[in-house]
Amino acid sequence: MWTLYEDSLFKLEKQQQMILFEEAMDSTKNCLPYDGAVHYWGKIFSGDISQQYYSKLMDSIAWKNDEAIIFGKHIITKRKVAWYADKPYEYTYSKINRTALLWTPLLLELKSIVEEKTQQVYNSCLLNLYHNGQEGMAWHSDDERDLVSNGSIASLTFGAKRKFAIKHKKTKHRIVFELGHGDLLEMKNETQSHWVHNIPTTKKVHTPRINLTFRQMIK
Ligand SMILES: [Mn+2]
Repeated sequence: MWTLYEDSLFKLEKQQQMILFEEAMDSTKNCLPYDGAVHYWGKIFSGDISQQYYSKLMDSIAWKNDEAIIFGKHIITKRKVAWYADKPYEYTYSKINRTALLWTPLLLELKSIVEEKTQQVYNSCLLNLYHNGQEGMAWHSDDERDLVSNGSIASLTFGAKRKFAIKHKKTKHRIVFELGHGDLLEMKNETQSHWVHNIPTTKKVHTPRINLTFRQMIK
C-alpha cells in the first residue's frame, strides 16, 4: 500500500487514498509524476511462498555487516548486506571496494521471476538485512558509476513491512510506499538522477526485513 503527499498536503481524504492504492496496483502505471519511472506490483507471491523465501535467504546468504568511510571514519553498520552477480565484479560504494559473490540457485530463481515481471535483465543483486526498525537507510540515489545509467533497479522485499520514501531533489515532491512481504517495486529511467530514496527508521518494527535489489551493472 502507498500514499502520495506533498509536504504542504500531508493528509489526503480516505477516498483519494483508495484511488491511489488501486492505481498503484496497476504495474503498468508510472507512480512518479515526472523525471523518472517507478512501477509497483504489490505482492507477487503468496504468504506461504514468501515465508519460504524469507527463511531460505536468512539461512543461506553470506550476510556481512556493511562498511563505509564517512568523513574519513571507518563505519561498520548493524545492517547486513550481501552482493551477488554473474561474475566476481569489483564494485565501490561509500568508498569501500567490494567483490561480488556468484549467484546461488535460490537467487537465480528469484532473479528470473523478477525479470519476467519487469521485462528487464539483471546481472547483480545487492541484498540488505534490516534486523529491526532501528536500522534504516539514509537518503541517497543509486547513481554509482558502476551502474548502467538510467537502468532498472528491481526491489523485492521479504519479512517486515517498512516505509520506502522517494523524494524529488528539487521540488521535494514525496511519495511513500509501504513495502511488505513479497512486494515488488521497480525504479528506472531518470529516477536516480532526479529523486532520492530512503528507508526511515521506526520504533514500531521489531522484526527483520530482507530486501533484494536486482541491478544492471556496467560489465
Ligand atoms: Mn538505494
